[in-house]
Amino acid sequence: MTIVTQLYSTGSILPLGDGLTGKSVITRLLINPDITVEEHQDIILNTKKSLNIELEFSSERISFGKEEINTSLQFYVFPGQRQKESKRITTFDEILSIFSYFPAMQKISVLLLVYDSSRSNTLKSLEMWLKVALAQGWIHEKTLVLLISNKIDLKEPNLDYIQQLLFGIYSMILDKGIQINEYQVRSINTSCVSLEGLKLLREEILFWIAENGIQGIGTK
Ligand SMILES: Nc1nc2c(ncn2[C@@H]2O[C@H](COP(=O)(O)OP(=O)(O)OP(=O)(O)O)[C@@H](O)[C@H]2O)c(=O)[nH]1
Ligand SMILES: [Mg+2]
Repeated sequence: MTIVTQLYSTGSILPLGDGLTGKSVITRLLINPDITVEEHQDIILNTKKSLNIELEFSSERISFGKEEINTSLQFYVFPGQRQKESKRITTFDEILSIFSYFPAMQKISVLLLVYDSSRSNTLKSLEMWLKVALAQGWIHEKTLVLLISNKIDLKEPNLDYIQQLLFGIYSMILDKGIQINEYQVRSINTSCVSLEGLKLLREEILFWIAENGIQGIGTK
């Protein structure tokens, strides 16, 4: 009997940002890279506003150097709402307290800071979202932080401003005593309508987790 060993790497991905910036749609497109035109339309038109955390999982075998790695991605999609809109809706603080019960949430592999490039107020909110992530202790030395300028089909982002913002994010993380490298804070422009940037985003996440996720060896 031949025993084949397999390398595994698992990581959690946390999209954060205001409501309606595209966090749920981006996640659904990332875990379904080979969808038909009809399925794409369905995701764009029928994704509902999130009222609580959404969990999505996917796995993929990728070649990494000379090795094959089974990479599994765990998405924890945070709703953008911060106010109690009705008694039935979970509040921001209640959601935060739920998060602390997930072991995978204690250290995030990839943080997606998502804003809508056609609404500048969603860009301003990112500082608040980053502060939440820092206060929760979700960012560590092996976290990749991706600033996502979404909806570029509606408006192109200002590249100079994005550069300044990346430096601001990097400085805020360093100020907390978390030793990350400058290259761990990057930006990607996406459109869930034209699908621009989605393949690149998916590859960045997969390869980061293959290299920096929680690793193990299994047999089959
Ligand atoms: N034009 C355009 N619309 C988009 C894009 N991405 C998402 N949308 C639309 O924006 C709306 C909000 O997308 P969601 O993914 O539900 O946003 P969200 O950030 O999850 O919002 P909450 O669940 O409220 O936090 C939907 O109607 C999407 O179809 C994009 O790249 N371009
Ligand atoms: Mg959502």
